[in-house]
Amino acid sequence: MTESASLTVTGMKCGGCENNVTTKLKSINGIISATASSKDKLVDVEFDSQKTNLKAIADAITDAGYTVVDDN
Ligand SMILES: [Cu+2]
Repeated sequence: MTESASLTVTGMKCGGCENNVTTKLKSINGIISATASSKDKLVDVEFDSQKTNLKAIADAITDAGYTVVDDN
């Protein structure tokens, strides 16, 4: 089933950072779409919750060198 989420992510400074994040996320099996905005400090994802989860998504963003702010 498709879920969507919006994560607050700090550390993105430019379009290159946005690309780093979205490229990393799109390499995860189950990610349907990923968009990142350095200006808004937001990463929006749609994913198949049978294949991946928010923890894996947050870990991938962290691995790419950015910080996921836990604001839930
Ligand atoms: Cu950058």
